[in-house]
Amino acid sequence: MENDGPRASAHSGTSRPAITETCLDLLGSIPEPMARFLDVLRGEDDFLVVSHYNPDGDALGSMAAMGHVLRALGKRYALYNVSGVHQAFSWLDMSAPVQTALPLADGFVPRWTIVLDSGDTARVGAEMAAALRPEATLNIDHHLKNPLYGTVNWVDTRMSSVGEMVALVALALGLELSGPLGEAVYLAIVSDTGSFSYGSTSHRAMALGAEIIRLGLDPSAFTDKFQNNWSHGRLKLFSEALHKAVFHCHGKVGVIRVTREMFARTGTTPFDTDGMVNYLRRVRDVLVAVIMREEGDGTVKFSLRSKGTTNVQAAAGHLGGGGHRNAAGGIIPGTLDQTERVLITTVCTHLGLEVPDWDALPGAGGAEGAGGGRG
Ligand SMILES: [Mn+2]
Repeated sequence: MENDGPRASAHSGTSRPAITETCLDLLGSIPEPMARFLDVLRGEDDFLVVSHYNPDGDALGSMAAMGHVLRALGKRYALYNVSGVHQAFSWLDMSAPVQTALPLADGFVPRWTIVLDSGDTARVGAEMAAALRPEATLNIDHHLKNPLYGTVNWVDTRMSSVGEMVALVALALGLELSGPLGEAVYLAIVSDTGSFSYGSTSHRAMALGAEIIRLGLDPSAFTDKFQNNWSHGRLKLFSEALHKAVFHCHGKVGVIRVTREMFARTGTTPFDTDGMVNYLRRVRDVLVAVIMREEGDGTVKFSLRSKGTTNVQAAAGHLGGGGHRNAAGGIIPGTLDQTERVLITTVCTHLGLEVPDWDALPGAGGAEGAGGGRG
């Protein structure tokens, strides 16, 4: 590794074969909704790019990438996310300010709205959802059960991330995945594949990552920005929540709970629970890892993560949520104590596991949200 110059030059006398063809080959032929999306991008103007509230790396990365593509095409455009950009992503070059309210700044009136990574219109927030006109909405997504709310609906659940879809658009338009565009795509793919570790990690997702690195992205510097930036409060939140994890069904179902009080005491926000549940999944024998988060409005947000062929999608769906085989979630009204019973009972029932005897557990019938006797 010290000196690979001669070997490298042996392959790079002229330009190497462009991975553009490889990635588009991996797509097969360009699907009809992608072709229609490309037609609108080429022929029209005045775009608004929107992604789901509480945006993760795919929502922000795909939005940034879309912005860079529109900029490269010389289009007028604006970006909107009702939650704005969390400080942890302040390093990301979005290509334009991310607006959080309507009407848009400078009197900009979009003709087309590109909605990214949003499995239904509620995901963009009430104000934007009410403003969406189906005939002018371009729906680009990879979630199951997307209700196809646009005039173009390019929805493909085999895509690792919406960032991957925007990357294919960029390649089809002759753009290179370098600089801020490449970094935005890389963020989206890394986020939604768990750094190339989940089942969504496809040959094409890795090929795109390889292309972005070939064009100059430094993975180590990227990881320092993206992941190695925790606050002390976040570390305390993780340690407390994981310390108090409980296990049901002979260790097959693990549960962590995060309360409003824990956020307040550690100076953290719901954003800081991102990725927490994956640590529980790492425990041997755990088939399903559950995180429950007190939302402060009388509801509990839950996320389920499973290993291998254990499918948590149906259990989440039964509770009004959704997702994929190994990652699903939703929102249930009630306190943490009330919803834990409903949630774990539903999960165990769907997986054919023994339902816990709630009345025999320590802390049964405890005060709402107190969590007493659980640790
Ligand atoms: Mn996504």
